[in-house]
Amino acid sequence: MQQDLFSSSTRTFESLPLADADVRYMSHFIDSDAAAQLYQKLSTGLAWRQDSIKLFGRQVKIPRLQAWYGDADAQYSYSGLHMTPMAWTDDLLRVKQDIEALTQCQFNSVLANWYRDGQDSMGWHSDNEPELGPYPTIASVTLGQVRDFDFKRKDNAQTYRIPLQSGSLLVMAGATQRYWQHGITKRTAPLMGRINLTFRTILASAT
Ligand SMILES: O=C(O)CCC(=O)C(=O)O
Ligand SMILES: [Mn+2]
Repeated sequence: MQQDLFSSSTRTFESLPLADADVRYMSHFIDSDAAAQLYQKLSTGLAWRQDSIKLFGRQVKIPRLQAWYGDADAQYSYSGLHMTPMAWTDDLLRVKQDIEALTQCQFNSVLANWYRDGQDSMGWHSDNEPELGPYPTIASVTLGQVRDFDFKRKDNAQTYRIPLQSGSLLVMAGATQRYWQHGITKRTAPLMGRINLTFRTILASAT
């Protein structure tokens, strides 16, 4: 295991000014060289696939690649797509353990998203699937291209935008998913690729 992959001097969280939410941002979770290296490794090393979801009765390809890793019992579904996790890779496990030490939260799965260019995106949503529980903590790492991460309040017109830097960590907790949606908008400018890792805890199913 490499000792020097993660910087420690600048690893502080700032709270983002969103009411009825708990969102914390660390711009230098991983230093920029290590983030670029990890981007390269994950882009070739993860089992990426382009899934389709059902939208208004039609199967539509989602505008990004995804891969789902985690503990064997961390079953997850969204938009009619059922995902069985692949076994943790060393890199993903190392990032998970580092985030767990920083946040004092445990995670049992990660959804990896690969935005290949500016045309790849993620629509407005909340991470509010029942298997995440009512107040989920979601820890999100950005590697590669900076992309704008947008928040939109559900019950009024408030919005908030933060450009997520390569090597950054964004943690959404508390009531964030209840009051806010988030998304990554498409861009027409030519953009490089971005890999995002969203660590989650899937609760054991009640059945
Ligand atoms: O790419 C991102 O930063 C967001 C990903 C996301 O919201 C999700 O996977 O639910
Ligand atoms: Mn999300």
